[in-house]
Amino acid sequence: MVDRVADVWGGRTPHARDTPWPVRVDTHLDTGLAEPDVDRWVQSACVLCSNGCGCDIAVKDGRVVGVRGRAADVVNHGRLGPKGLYGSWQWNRTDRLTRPLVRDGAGRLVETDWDTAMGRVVQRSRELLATDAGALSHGFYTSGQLFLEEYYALAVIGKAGLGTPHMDGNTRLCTATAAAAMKESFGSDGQPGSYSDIEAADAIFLYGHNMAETQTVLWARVLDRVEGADPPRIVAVDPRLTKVAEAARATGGVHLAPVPGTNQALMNGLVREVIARGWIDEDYVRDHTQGYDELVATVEPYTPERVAETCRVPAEDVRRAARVFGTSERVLSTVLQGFYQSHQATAASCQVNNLHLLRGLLGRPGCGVLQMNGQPTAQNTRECGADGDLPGFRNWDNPDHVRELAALWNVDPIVIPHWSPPTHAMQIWRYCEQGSVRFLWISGTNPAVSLPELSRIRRILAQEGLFVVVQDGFLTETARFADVVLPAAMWGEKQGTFTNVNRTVHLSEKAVEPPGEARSDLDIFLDYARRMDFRDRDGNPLVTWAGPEEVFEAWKECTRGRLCDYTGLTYATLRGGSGIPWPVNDAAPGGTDRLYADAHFPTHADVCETYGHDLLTGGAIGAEAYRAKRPDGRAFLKAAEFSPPPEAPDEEFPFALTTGRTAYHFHTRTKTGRSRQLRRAAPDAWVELSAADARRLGVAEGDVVRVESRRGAVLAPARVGRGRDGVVFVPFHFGYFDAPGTDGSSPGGRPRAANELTPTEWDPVSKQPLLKVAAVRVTRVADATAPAPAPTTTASAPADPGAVPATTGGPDAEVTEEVAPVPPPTPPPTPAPQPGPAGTTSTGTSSGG
Ligand SMILES: Nc1nc2c(c(=O)[nH]1)N[C@H]1C(S)=C(S)[C@@H](COP(=O)(O)OP(=O)(O)OC[C@H]3O[C@@H](n4cnc5c(=O)[nH]c(N)nc54)[C@H](O)[C@@H]3O)O[C@H]1N2
Ligand SMILES: Nc1nc2c(c(=O)[nH]1)N[C@H]1C(S)=C(S)[C@@H](COP(=O)(O)OP(=O)(O)OC[C@H]3O[C@@H](n4cnc5c(=O)[nH]c(N)nc54)[C@H](O)[C@@H]3O)O[C@H]1N2
Ligand code: SF4
Ligand SMILES: [Mo]
Repeated sequence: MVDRVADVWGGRTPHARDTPWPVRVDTHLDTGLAEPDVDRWVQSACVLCSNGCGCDIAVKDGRVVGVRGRAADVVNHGRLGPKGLYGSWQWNRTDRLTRPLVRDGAGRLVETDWDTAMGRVVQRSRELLATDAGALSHGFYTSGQLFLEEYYALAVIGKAGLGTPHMDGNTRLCTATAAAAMKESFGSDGQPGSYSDIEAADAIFLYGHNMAETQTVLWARVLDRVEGADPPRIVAVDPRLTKVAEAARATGGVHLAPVPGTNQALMNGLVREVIARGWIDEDYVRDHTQGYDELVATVEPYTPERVAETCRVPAEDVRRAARVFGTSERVLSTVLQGFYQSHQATAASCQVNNLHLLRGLLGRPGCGVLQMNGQPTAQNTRECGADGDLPGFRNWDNPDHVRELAALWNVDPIVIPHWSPPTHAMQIWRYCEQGSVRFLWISGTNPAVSLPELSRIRRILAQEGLFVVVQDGFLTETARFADVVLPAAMWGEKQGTFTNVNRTVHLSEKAVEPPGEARSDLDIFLDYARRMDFRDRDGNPLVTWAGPEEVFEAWKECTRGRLCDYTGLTYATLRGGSGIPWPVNDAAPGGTDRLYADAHFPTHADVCETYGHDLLTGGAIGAEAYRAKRPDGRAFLKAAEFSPPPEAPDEEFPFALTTGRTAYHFHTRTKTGRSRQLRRAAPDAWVELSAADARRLGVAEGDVVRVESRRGAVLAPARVGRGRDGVVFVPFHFGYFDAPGTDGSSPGGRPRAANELTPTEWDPVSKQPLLKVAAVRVTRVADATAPAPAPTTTASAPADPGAVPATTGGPDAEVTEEVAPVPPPTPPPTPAPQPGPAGTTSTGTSSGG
C-alpha cells in the first residue's frame, strides 16, 4: 500500500537499457472497498492527460468506485498516476448538470427539457444563417477532451453542414504548436517517436516539459531507467527547478534555466554548437533534408557566450548540453508548454526537430522526438479537423484534398470552407468581440479560466449580441455566461475512442449511466444535425450515424491512405488487450511503434498537410513556391532568428511571469477539485518566488502578495521556492469558484486566476497564445497566516525544506501497487526501411501518401 499523494510516482522497478519496462499494476478503490466488492471492471483509458494510460473502471451498484491500470497496455504497463487514481472518477457522483438550462424572462438560468433547449439553439442558428453573414456568424470552440467520434461528427457538421471556417479547439492553447512544428519539419502532423524510445535512449532532453508532474506515469518510466543499469543522462530546459531538473543534475546531464521568452536563442545556440563540432550525419542531411545552408547561416551568430547573455545561463552549460546531444548514441527529446506557449513557439520546437534531423536520430529505437500533447484527446481534435484543419491531415490549400472530402461526404466542394486558412481560436474570440460571430458553441472547455486576459474574455462572453451555448458536465465559470447550457455525459458514461501522444488508440467503454438527462456530446451534435436537417448533394441526410461505432467506421474511410491510417482498427480489435498505435492498415496490421524508419517524410506537395510558413513572421508559403522546392520526401531544416518577447520585464513590471501546473490538479479542476485527496494536496492558489527575490521584497513564506500585470492582478500566498531569480510562477488551475460547483467567488472574492495576468498574443505560425511570458510586479500585502497552499513534493517545494509540513494524502489515499511477474507488453514493430525511388511511398506507413 502506497500513499500516492506523498509518493507521486510510486515504487521503482529499475531495469537496464534495452530491457522491457516491468509491469506494475496500480489500483485505487473507494475507502472500505476491496477488489472482491467490485461488480464489474470496464475497459477504458485515463483522460486526465495526453499519456492515455490504459485502465479498467471499477463499477459497483451502478456507480464508479475506483480504477486499476491495465497490465497489458503498451502505454503504462499497469501504472496510474495521482490524477488517474484519485481524480478520474470521484466527480462522477457529485454536483453534475442533470438537465439543460436556458435563460428565463429575468435572465436567470433555469432548468428545462431537451426539446426546449435544443429548440432555442436551432432557432438562433437558423435566424443567423438567414442573415447575410450566413454560416460565418457561427463559431465552435471545442476541446481536447471529447472522443474521436464526437470531433469527427462536429467537423462534418461544421464543414459540410454549416460551412463555417470558424471552428477550433482549446487545443490551440495546448498542442497547436506540436502540430505546427511537425507540419513545418516533416510535412504532416504525426508523432515520429514512441514511448518505447525511453527503454533505449542514452540521453533524454525535456524542453519546457515538466513531465514529472504532467505525465507522471511517463516520468516513472524514465525514473526506472535512471535508477537501472546504463542510465540515460537527462537534460532539462526549464526556468524552474522541477523534479526533471533535479534528475538532470543527478544523472550528469544539464539543467538549463533560460529566462522565459528566450528559448529560440538557446536552441539556435545548441544547433550551432552541434554543427560547429561536426556532430552531424552528413549523409542523412544530404539525402533526407532541405534547408541546411540557411540553417547554418541563421544560427552562426548564436555563440554560447551570446546565448548566455540572452538566456542568462552559463555558456559552459550550453556547450555541455550540446555535447550530450551530439555525442550520445541515441537521444529522445520531448517538448511541451514551456516551448509551445511562448512567442517563438513553432520556431523553437522546430529546432528540436532540426537537432534530430542533423544527427539522423529518427525512426530508430531510442531516437525519437515527442512533440507532446497535453490533453488526452487533443490528437483526435487535430486528426478529425475539429480544430479547423481538414480531417485526415489534409491540406486546406490543396484542392484535391478538399475534393476527396467532398466525395466522402457527398457534398459540393464549395461547401467546405477552404478559401482561407481555418480561423484559429484567438481570432474566433476576436470575431465574437467585434460582433461578426454571434453564435458561439463551447464544448468541453472552460475559457473563462483558461484563456489569456480573462477580463476581456468575461466581457466577450457577457456581450448581449453573442448567443453562447455551453456543453459541459458542470456549471463552470464559463457556463454561467451561457444562454443555453447542455448537460454532457463524460468519461465512463459514454463509449468512444481516443488517441494519446504516441498515436496509441484506446477504446473507452461506457461503465455507468450518465446522471439525470445528461447526454453524450455525440448524441447532442447528432441531434443538432437532425434538427437542422443538413443534407448532402443528393438531398439525403448528411449524417445518418446512430452511435459511436458507426462514426468510427466512417472515420476509418476518411483516414484511408493518410498518415493517420485507422483502417486496420475496429472496436473489436481494441477490446481485451492493449491500445494500438496508428498507422494500422494492411501494411501494419498490428500498428506502428515509430514513424520515419525509412527517412521518407510526407512532404511531397500532393501529400503534405501544409505548404509551410516563415517561422519568424508566420507568412504562408504558396503552393507554387512549395512545389518548386521539390521536397518530395525530404524533411525541412527550418531556421529563424531569435526575437525578444513582446512583453519583457522593465522598471515598472520587473519580473518575468510564467504559469503552469501542479501534479495534483487538472486545468480548471472541474474533476480534480472534486477529489478529496487532490483537493487536500493543493487546496488553493499560490505564487512562487525565488528565495533571493522574496528576501529583496521582504516576503516570507505564506505572506500574501499581489502580482500585477498590465491587464490584471492576482492575490495569493507566496511560496518562497526554488525557481530562478527574476521569475514568478503562478499555477493556472484556480478560477473564481472556491469549491468548484459552489456559487460564489474565490475565498474573500480575491482574484487568483493566473490568466488575469496573461496577454492576448500568439505565436505567428501555430497561433498558440503566449501563456508563459508576461511582465509583472509583485507587492507584499499581508502577513502569513499559514504556509502557502503549495505542494512540497514537486517543483513547488519550499526553498527551506523544513519550513513547511510535507504534503501527504492520508489514509484514504492508499493505493495498491503490485509488481506483476507477467511479461511486459511488447510494442508493435517499426516498419523496416525499404529501398524505394525518391518521392514515392516506400513503406506505405510513413509517407502518408
Ligand atoms: N498534473 C497535471 N498534468 C497535466 C495537466 C494538468 O493540468 N495537470 N494538463 C495536461 C495538459 S493539457 C498539458 S498541455 C500538459 C502540459 O505539461 P507541461 O508543459 O509539462 O506543463 P506546464 O506546467 O504548463 O509547463 C511546463 C514547464 O514549462 C516551464 N516554462 C515556463 N516558461 C518557460 C520558458 O520560457 N522556457 C522554457 N524552456 N520553459 C518554460 C515551466 O517552468 C514548467 O515547469 O500537461 C498535461 N498533464
Ligand atoms: N495561464 C495559463 N493558461 C493556460 C495554460 C497554461 O499553462 N497557463 N494551459 C492551457 C492548456 S495547455 C490547456 S489544455 C487549457 C485547458 O483549459 P480548459 O479546457 O478550459 O480546462 P478544463 O478544466 O480541462 O476544461 C474542460 C471542461 O470540459 C469539461 N468536460 C470534461 N469532459 C467532458 C466531456 O466529455 N464532454 C463535455 N462536454 N465536457 C467535458 C470539464 O468539466 C471542464 O469544464 O488551458 C490553457 N490555459
Ligand atoms: S499519467 Fe496521465 S493518463 Fe496516466 S494516470 Fe496520470 S493523468 Fe491519467
Ligand atoms: Mo493542454
